[in-house]
Amino acid sequence: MNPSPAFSSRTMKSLMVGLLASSVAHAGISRVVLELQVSDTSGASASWSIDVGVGQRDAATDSYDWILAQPVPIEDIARGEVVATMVDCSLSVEGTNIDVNFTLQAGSRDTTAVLTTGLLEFGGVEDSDQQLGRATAAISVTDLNGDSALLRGLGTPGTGAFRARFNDGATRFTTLVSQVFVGAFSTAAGFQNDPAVGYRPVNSTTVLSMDSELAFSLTKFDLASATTTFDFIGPRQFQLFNDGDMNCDAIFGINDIAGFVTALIDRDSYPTVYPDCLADLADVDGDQFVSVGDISGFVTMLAAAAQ
Ligand SMILES: [Ca+2]
Ligand SMILES: [Ca+2]
Ligand SMILES: [Ca+2]
Repeated sequence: MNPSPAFSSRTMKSLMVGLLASSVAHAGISRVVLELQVSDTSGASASWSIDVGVGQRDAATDSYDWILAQPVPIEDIARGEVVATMVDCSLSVEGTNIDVNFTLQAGSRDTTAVLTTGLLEFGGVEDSDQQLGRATAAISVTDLNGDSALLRGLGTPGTGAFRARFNDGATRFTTLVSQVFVGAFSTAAGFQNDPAVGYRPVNSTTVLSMDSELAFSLTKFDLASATTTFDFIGPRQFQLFNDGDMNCDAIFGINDIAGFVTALIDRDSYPTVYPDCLADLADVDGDQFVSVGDISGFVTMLAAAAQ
């Protein structure tokens, strides 16, 4: 994994001079892959987000995973108040499938939480009658303070706490699990699928993007846990991340050389310079390491892109 000390970005750039960029169509994920906003009945509020660069990409399956290493207090800094605690959380994206799981504990007041995934953007899928979707949500609630517990979807009564969405949140594919109630020191779960079995047509116009959102109120001190999937399939296949696209602008070419070099010789600084992209995209030979062994493949790709 360690780069050769003789290798420098200047050497690399001189190798690449004169090669031209070309366009590669693909899907993409937005820089912020998870965002949580919480507030409570006293008016305290806080937010928390995860950038794409901290997760892991598996080149073989074009999938992306991030998992929370340890519980995180979501704190209103100005008030010095922990509004909620994210106990565990994970995000997995494979193709056009988004899985989000989390466990959140409310603070000392009734709490409202909105957890949104990043957008998977497709650049326009128009034949929507051929697009199929599926969503599932299992949401459990545990009373920890002996006075019962209630989780309820935000918005119009009956709206599910889990929302599977298209087009920057503007179109809902479905909402699932509107309410879960449980008595003292107990746990209960709500579970819903849409459709009951298999997939159903999306019935939307042009599909530009998908995401999922969990938006709910939760009684103080209590615990909510969710396992969710939103899956969208159609005649087109999408590439989420592209080998060698080191600045994640969906174009492969000479503008990716600097990022490739940074990933290779100064990996620790890569997320700072390219917060919306992944150093692992420099693993163009797919051996799970970014190393000097990737240089020849990267150069070959640049030459091909310049044709
Ligand atoms: Ca309670
Ligand atoms: Ca690029
Ligand atoms: Ca490699």
